[in-house]
Amino acid sequence: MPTYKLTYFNFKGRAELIRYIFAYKNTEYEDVRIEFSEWPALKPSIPYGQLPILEIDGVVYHQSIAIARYLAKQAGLVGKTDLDNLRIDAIIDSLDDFISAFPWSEPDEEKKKQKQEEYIKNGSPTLLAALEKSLGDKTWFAGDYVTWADFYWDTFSDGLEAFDPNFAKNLPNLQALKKRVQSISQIASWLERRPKTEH
Ligand SMILES: N[C@@H](CCC(=O)N[C@@H](CS)C(=O)NCC(=O)O)C(=O)O
Repeated sequence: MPTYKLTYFNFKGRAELIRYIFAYKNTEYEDVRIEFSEWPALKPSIPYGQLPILEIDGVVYHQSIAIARYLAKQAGLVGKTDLDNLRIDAIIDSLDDFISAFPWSEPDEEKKKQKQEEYIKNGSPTLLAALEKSLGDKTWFAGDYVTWADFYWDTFSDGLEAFDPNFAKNLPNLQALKKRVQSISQIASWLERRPKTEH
């Protein structure tokens, strides 16, 4: 069994999908959460200068989605066919495109809030309608089995709910999917015991 050390900030963000996959498999790992005040000193030592990183047996890997895909493969959370993986990966990329373009940094707090609200208001309807259609009345995005795309939907929408409490609330299939993910016993247990953070 390899040793795993995940390093990120003390919030859910881009590490939470990885934490879900570890939780699902009951995999032991070190969940290192650094403070923002520690980051300037640490950043130059981090390959590519961003978090999260995952150390596997002491070797550093970066990019949250690449890491999550690797772990999902090991956990049996990827598609059963190449075509299923094409659909799953496309959903992951659609969510990730949206989050990558989110206006996180803006020095003026008032302007930032306004930009974030506008981004969600203007950008999310097309994405959410497409996701609701992709899911349809299936149990999971892949059909009859759970994958990491379902996990990412849950962590992604949780993250955006912190900015807009009504995010995706009027989409019944997507809301039901969140409930299904959160009811998986290992995920329910993680939600119970994870550190409480605003984001
Ligand atoms: N595509 C990268 C994005 C990583 C990223 O944007 N990390 C942010 C936190 S979510 C970060 O390290 N920010 C601090 C910095 O860039 O100095 C991934 O998914 O891992």
